[in-house]
Amino acid sequence: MAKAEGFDVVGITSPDAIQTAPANLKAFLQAGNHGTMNWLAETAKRRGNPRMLWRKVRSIALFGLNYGPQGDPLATLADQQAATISVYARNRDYHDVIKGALKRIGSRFAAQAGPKAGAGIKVFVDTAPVMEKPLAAAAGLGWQGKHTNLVSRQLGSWLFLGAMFTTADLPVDEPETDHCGSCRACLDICPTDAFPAPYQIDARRCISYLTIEHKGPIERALRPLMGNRIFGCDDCLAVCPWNKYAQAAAEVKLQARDDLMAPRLADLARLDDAGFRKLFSGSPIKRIGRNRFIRNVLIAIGNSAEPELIGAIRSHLGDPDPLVRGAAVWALSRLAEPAAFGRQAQAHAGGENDAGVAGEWAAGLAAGPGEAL
Ligand code: B12
Ligand code: SF4
Ligand code: SF4
Repeated sequence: MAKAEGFDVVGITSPDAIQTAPANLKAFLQAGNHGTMNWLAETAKRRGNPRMLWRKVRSIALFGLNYGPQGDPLATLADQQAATISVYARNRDYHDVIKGALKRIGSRFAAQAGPKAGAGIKVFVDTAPVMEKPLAAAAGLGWQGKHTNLVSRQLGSWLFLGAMFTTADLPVDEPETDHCGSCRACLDICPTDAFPAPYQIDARRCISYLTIEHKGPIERALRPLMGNRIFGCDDCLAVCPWNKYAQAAAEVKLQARDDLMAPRLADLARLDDAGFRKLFSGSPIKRIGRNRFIRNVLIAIGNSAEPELIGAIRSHLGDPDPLVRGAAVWALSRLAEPAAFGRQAQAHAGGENDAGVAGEWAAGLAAGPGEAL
């Protein structure tokens, strides 16, 4: 049933299988590693214990869908005029793809089990308070690697997860064991040093968090480390040696759109709200909205070392949103000659009424060319 709906792997576990997860989640939250993702803290009790989310649950089926890239997912990192969009966001929103498939499986399962068996079901993908990775490891789909994501011996790192809770008693699968060994490739490649220890992440430093979840200005010290990654990051996933078993996604909706493989930064910087919505209709990128997206593009432009991209920055110096204006000032400070930056500061900084943006002008004036952090 799961294969017919496009899933690559499925396993069953018990709601009591993730005994250490609540304490680990608590340690993660106490360290502040969730940043501004308050929803993780607010739902911690239910998240750590599936029975608190649904009292009647007796078994949990975990589903994995392969979204493997066709070529090297990190190839565009060296292209300074282009943006890198993480593999998962190069086409349709996986939430929609998986949720639809899970609902169809759930209805068929409930119908087959019959009302007498009392097989109630609920399906979850990503956004519900469910710890999908520990549950998937318990169901034998893979193990949580040192980068904290689930790695599969059959498919490597490129696996979306979804869960079906049911009131039916199902035979459980064996959990998968850890196959990281002495490898630490994912820890060493992380551009922002986001792993305080193996198997632990500080989301506040993760480029995926910074570009997707974080709503305000990005910490100045982290901006230069982001390179041209404008939505998500795949570095720690891509270097995993278990990807030698990875296959390209079979699901057409998850295969990269040509225009999102290496979009030009100058083109992206030109997008107004309508253009943004049109380009990213049906894409997970649409969720962050035009202004946060332009913030990310401007940071990538600031990291490009390409003075010819200055033209793509200028119009944003007067953007109504301080988030965009501040990022534009920073990008300009990285690319413009000091005299040219000084002229722009004279034209704009005096009339600036946002303290954060005024601070960006001041920091740009204080730093030498290309030194702005
Ligand atoms: C919040 C979140 C994020 C946050 C935080 C990431 C994280 N590792 O938690 C951010 C925005 C950074 C993020 C990024 C990404 N995400 Co995300 N994310 C989630 C989400 C919604 C919740 C994860 C969660 O519960 N985190 C809380 C921590 C505590 O849980 P944990 O990671 O399982 O932690 C375990 C261990 O690390 C350890 N641990 C953690 N902290 C500590 C502290 C101590 C002291 C100890 C001892 C242990 C310990 O114990 C925990 C339990 O086993 C899930 C969907 C879901 N509902 O599960 C998707 C999910 C994990 N994300 C996913 C993806 C694809 C990504 C990205 C690859 C996207 C991208 N390309 O940019 C990156 C990968 C970054 C990375 N290395 O993790 C997929 C992963 C699929 C897979 N194969 O594992 C998921 C499952 C979504 C899905 N349905 O497919 N994500
Ligand atoms: S996704 Fe990127 S920034 Fe985040 S932990 Fe992995 S390598 Fe580091
Ligand atoms: S890169 Fe190495 S350490 Fe990281 S998850 Fe893969 S096998 Fe484990």
